[in-house]
Amino acid sequence: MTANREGMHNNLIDEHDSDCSSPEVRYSVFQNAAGKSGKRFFQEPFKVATACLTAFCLILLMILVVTSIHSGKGRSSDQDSLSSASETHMQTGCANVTALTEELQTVKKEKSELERERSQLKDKITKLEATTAPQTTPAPQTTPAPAKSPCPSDWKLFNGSCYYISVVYARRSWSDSQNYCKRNGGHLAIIHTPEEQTFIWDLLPRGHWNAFWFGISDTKVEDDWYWVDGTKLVGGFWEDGEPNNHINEDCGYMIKTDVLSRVAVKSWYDAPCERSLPWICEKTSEST
Ligand SMILES: *[C@@H]1O[C@H](CO)[C@@H](O)[C@H](O)[C@H]1NC(C)=O
Ligand SMILES: *[C@@H]1O[C@H](CO)[C@@H](O)[C@H](O)[C@H]1NC(C)=O
Ligand SMILES: [Ca+2]
Repeated sequence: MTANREGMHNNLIDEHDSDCSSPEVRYSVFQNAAGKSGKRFFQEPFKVATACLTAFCLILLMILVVTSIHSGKGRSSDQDSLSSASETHMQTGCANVTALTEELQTVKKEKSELERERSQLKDKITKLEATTAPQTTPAPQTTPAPAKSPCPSDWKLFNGSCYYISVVYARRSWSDSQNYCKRNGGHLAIIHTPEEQTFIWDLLPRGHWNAFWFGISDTKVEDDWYWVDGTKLVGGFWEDGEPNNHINEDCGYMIKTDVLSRVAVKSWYDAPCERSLPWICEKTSEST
């Protein structure tokens, strides 16, 4: 008996439900009520839905009334609880309609706000595109860092080597001069070609007897000249009659005097290694 009634109940609900939600009904109702405005086109279905749900609530209420009349004849605790349950269902259903309607209003508001934001953003994009369009040329290349100098500031570059000429009044023994050059990453100058000799000599200041140590000596065996890198001297740019080992002279120096007729390739002399003189250092240049 209970099952039967419930079936009927469901049929009723289904029938009305399908009536309300069937697209044909919805659209025809909407079209009659909507008029010509495009905006209303989207609002009308919600109104129709609200109307449908309200109608559904009223039908539920009627069923409830009918049910309570029926149960008046043979009231049981079972039927009591059933009717109160359906009452609750109906109430929540109606409450939901109100809640949904409110929610709908909120969503509509949000939608219009978002649409406004969207159009504002579109405007911004258009403006930005207008301002950036002329800048089609690529960003100027970052200027390369100035090439690192191959020599320290006091050193002069020639053919992959850096040369340092001490000031004239700086005085050291030959070995102390070599130590100075070593501490600065080099050695006393080793000179293989006339070009190299001339380049160095051109750097020297003229003077009465401006003498500068460079990297040659015959300390071990007399008149057996070696460079500071251990290689044996071949040729050289000695002054005529030099080296003469006049007073046990085992270290080489070059001069640049006031006499303009003197030349770079005839400027070498020998002198005692303990004599204090200016000096010439050489070291490999930084690769560029
Ligand atoms: C409708 O009400 C029921 C019962 O209170 C609830 O569980 C459900 O979430 C509600 N639905 C909506 C959309 O509010
Ligand atoms: C330049 O250096 C190279 C390698 O050390 C050497 O062979 C050449 O003779 C040098 N040239 C001059 C002009 O000194
Ligand atoms: Ca000597």
